[in-house]
Amino acid sequence: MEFNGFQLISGAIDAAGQAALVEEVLAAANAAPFYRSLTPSGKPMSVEQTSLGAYGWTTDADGYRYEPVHPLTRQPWPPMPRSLLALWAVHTGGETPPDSCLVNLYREGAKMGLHTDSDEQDLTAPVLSVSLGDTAVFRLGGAARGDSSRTVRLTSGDVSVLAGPSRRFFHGVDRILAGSSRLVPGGGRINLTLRRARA
Ligand code: MD3
Ligand code: FE
Repeated sequence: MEFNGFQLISGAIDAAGQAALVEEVLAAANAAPFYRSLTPSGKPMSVEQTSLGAYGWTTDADGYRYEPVHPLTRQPWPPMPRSLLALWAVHTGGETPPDSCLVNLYREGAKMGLHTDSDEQDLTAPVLSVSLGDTAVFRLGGAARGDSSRTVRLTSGDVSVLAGPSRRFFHGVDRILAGSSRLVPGGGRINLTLRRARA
């Protein structure tokens, strides 16, 4: 489906490719462990996160931002996997490669409130997301918070590309359908969000 530059490629990654990505990301998470960020108002996010690539998105009392090191280990993030650079090249049609991959881990009950992605220097650069594991009920709104919204189910192996107007649209994850997949050890969903943090 396509909507204002939002493109959902259902089943873009086959079962073997999904398993390989989960394995690669979980191996990287040994060096850069998942953690729960605090929102600027001090509430822990329900989603656990880590990052790959030159920059990782994080938040605490100092606000939302990209950082070159993991906040707990103080080490650089693990490298961006080649497989993800290849996916980006295929689905964005040769845009400048991403310098950040945010890894969101949704265990049972985790969700993400309606927000825009606006911490990147160039908000015209596309965003690419990969869904792995349990199905997400994803919400896509419009440019203003009060605009009407629609829900889209994101299932394991789906790739979404956010370009054009949709790049600035409000979006969130209402809920995860727990137990809908057996891909992620321990259950849940992993979402990979590839972005260009620095112009
Ligand atoms: C629509 N993650 O990390 S990915 C995020 O499923 C985030 O974990 C969600 O929103 C998740 O910021 C959604 C799909 C996605 C990513 C970026 C977007 C949708 C987007 C940017 C603009 C509009
Ligand atoms: Fe987002």
